[in-house]
Amino acid sequence: MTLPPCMYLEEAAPGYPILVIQHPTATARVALHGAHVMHWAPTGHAPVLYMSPQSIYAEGKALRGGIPICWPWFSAHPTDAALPMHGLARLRFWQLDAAQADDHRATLQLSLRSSAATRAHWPHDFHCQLHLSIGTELEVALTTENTGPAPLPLTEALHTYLTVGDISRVRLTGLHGSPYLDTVGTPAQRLQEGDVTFDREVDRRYQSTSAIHLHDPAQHRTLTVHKDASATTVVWNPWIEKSARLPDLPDDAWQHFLCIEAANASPPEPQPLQIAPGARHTLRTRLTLSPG
Ligand code: TA6
Repeated sequence: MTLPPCMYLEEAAPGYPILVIQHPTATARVALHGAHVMHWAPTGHAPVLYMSPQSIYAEGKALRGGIPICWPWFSAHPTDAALPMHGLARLRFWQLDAAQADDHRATLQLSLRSSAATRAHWPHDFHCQLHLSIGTELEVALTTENTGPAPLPLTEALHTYLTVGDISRVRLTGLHGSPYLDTVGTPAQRLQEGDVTFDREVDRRYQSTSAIHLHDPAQHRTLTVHKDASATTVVWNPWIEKSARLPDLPDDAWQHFLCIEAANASPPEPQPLQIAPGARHTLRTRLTLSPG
């Protein structure tokens, strides 16, 4: 495939290609492994996505940071604990199908199809596509097509790691009044009162379709996470102890990132979507920046 002049391929490790995008409106990096957006920075702005410097670039290992694709299940597999957390899509190489650019943005299309290897973990036939639009905004669209004869049960998340200047000064608006499953300690159903602030580990699955505004005074900006066809918003910060327990994350990383995930993993237990044979479903998230 011929890449547009603003793109080139490099390797993060032998046999581990990364697509580098240097467009006038933004820079980005996308690993073909997991179709994993690792970096996005609109021109003139600090990086928007957090990427751990301790990430492991190896097939079958999920990168820590950027936008992991949690698919076709979110969190633990519903019936087989031996299967990997957050599904199989982020653990294998995707195919790059298209790469274009114009004056306003660069666009990429990647795909993953079912195979004997995927069927060994998940007995369904599928065609998964990821469409990226990279410019002054970042849009990520994950389309699931059920190419098999039976309904396809699906929970999913675009598990976006966002950089923050200082988590203790961050405030989220847009979730007031939303019910959520608090999964820190004994899972409990709660209701969000007012803004979300952070002074401990937070791991919550909100039943919400709204856009979320991340107010980050230390970086003098507000980031908005828009979403479409997403019934759940997952908010996660590991805080001090869990950061120290994750080997691919620096101990102090908890201060400088927050995950806000467009998902379909509605509590109390993730109720899977059922994609009919031949049907398609697209989960979207779009990130936009504004000053202050
Ligand atoms: O999205 C929140 C969450 O489910 C947390 O519970 C935590 O496990 C996080 O995802 C990261 O999961 P990972 O498998 O990428 O370490």
